[in-house]
Amino acid sequence: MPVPPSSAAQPAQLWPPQNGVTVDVETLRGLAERMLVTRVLDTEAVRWQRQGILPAFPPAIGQEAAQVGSAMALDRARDMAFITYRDHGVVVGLDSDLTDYMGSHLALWNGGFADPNKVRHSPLQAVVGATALHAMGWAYAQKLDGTGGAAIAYFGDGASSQGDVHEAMNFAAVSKSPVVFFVQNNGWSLSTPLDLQVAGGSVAARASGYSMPSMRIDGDDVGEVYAATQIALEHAREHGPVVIEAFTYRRGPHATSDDPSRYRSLEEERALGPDPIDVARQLVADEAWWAEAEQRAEQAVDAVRVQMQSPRTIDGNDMFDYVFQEKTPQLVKQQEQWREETDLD
Ligand SMILES: Cc1ncc(C[n+]2csc(CCOP(=O)(O)OP(=O)(O)O)c2C)c(N)n1
Ligand SMILES: [Mg+2]
Repeated sequence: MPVPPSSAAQPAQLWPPQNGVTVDVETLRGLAERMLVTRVLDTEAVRWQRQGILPAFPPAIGQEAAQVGSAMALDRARDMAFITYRDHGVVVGLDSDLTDYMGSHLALWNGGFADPNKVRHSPLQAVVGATALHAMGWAYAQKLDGTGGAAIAYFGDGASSQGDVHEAMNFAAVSKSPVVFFVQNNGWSLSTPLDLQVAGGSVAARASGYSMPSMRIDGDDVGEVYAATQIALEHAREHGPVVIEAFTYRRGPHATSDDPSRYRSLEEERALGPDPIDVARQLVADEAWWAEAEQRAEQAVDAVRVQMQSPRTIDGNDMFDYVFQEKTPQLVKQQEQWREETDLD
């Protein structure tokens, strides 16, 4: 059999844009304001964990630009974000109610109070890599239904070596589904550094294997992230999937249970460029506005602390009622048992 010519299409070059990136001042302020809320939420949530309010928390410190910038590029009328445990900047960027969202981190059985169809993000996903599959499936449905909506799948450098991610990328490319695979390359997968996790050191490089365009961007520059994600989303709606690799750094521990000093040094952290919050502060270039925005962020997060602790419930029968169209005998039995053992209903 003679070797046929390769049918692999040359992916489009989407980045950097020919005319450069310009983001107007109002948009920059909106982005910076939400980055500040995310930073304050992170700092406070670690304290809430120490005070026993939250069982655990995975801070996103250092990843605010990547998360807020990409989330604010979404069209909330039709797009949907699929988030992991470390993506509260996306939640803030979508103006989703933070008290509802933090219900997920309280480890309540119902996984929080947000309605994904309203807030335009999924519940947080702790199965590493699974967001890619969920986003791809949702995006494929948009294509079939002709809604024009696009999905954005958030995942990390570590997740990019999971089979789920590759299956999602392949099917998305074959079906030309409108999905942006947004990788936050923060240098670490828990205690495993990038070079032991990602062969070749680049997640974006994998896109060409699926004939997908990829963009390697500065994930700590919120203007760049915002502009790049807009370009990627527009491409995805018209032509199919795109990979964005946003280079950033996890400036905190993996989670409140982790001690990063056991596997990396502070010197390494300081060598990795400016804090994205400082980058945004320079872009906004208005110290008086910045001071007020900081105060607003403190107040917003304090309100979350108070509201989060006032008891709320969802009917516990939901746990059983929405699993199958018709309940199995085992499920009926479990529900009866649950009713006898709890006073939740
Ligand atoms: C399928 C699966 N395998 C392993 C884990 C345990 N785990 C949780 S977070 C994590 C590291 C993920 O690293 P990365 O994808 O880079 O995301 P980051 O935590 O840096 O945001 C691992 C291995 C998991 N939750 N799910
Ligand atoms: Mg990582």
